[in-house]
Formats: sequence, C-alpha cells, structure tokens
Amino acid sequence: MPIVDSETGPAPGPLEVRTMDARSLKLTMGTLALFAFTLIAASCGSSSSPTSPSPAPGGGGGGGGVTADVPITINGMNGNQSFSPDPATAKVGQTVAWRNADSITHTASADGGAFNTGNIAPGATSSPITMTAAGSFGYHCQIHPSMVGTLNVTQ
Ligand SMILES: [Cu+2]
Repeated sequence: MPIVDSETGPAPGPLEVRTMDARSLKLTMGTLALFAFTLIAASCGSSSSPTSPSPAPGGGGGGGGVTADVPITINGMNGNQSFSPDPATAKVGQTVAWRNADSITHTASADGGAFNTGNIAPGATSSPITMTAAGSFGYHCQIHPSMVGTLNVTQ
C-alpha cells in the first residue's frame, strides 16, 4: 500500500511543473535584467581594478637594476668597518641588498642564519632579501669571517 501512495505522489508532478514554468518564465525575465545589471556593474568594477596596478609595475621596471629598500655597501676586508652603513636599519617587510664595492667576492650572512646573500661578485649587488622578523642581526662574510656588521630590523 505505501508503494501505491508514493506512485500517486509523482503523478501530479507534471502539472505543478507547468505552473512552475510559467512562473519561472516571469522570474527569468527579472533575473535576466538583474543579471545584466550585475554583469555591467561587475565588469565596471573588474575593469578598473587591473588598470590601477598596471602603472606600478611599469614605474618600478623603469629602474632597470635590482632595487632594495635598504642598500648596504661592502667596502672590503676591514673588520667591523667592512660594511656601511653599520649598523644598518630596516623595517620588517623591507628588502635589504648588499652591493660589493670591493675587488674580491664577499657574502653577507647572518650569524644565526636568518639571511644569507650567497657569493656577491666584485661590483655586483645581492638579490634583495625581505626582512620578515624584527631583531638585531649580526652578520659576517662567510669567506672572510673577520668582516662583521649589524643589521637592526624594527617593526
Ligand atoms: Cu669577504
């Protein structure tokens, strides 16, 4: 008996679907208008978004070379006078790069391993290193451990 009941259930279904069709047709007209409006609004919003970031990369790329927020110069093997400025100061999120003004290869390597430029050839500048944590970082040249400096990173 319950099986018959459930079979009777779907029977009026098609009738209801017809009514739904008529209703959904009206709905579709309204939805279409709303959709079109949303589309225009959305396209306006999305077209302005990519436009604003575009000038930024263009302006930045004009520089050509590698730029860092905080440049530090490697003067050469001179103890705690090897790097300048020393101590140097950067903020969390800023980039620091070391330029090797000497005639031999050097590195700038944090004593605790927080950062390491790797070998910087004479006249070259290291890749910019982003400072992600505040602190006072002593660093040295891995090739010439007597070369020492300090980088203070503040919030
Ligand atoms: Cu060195």
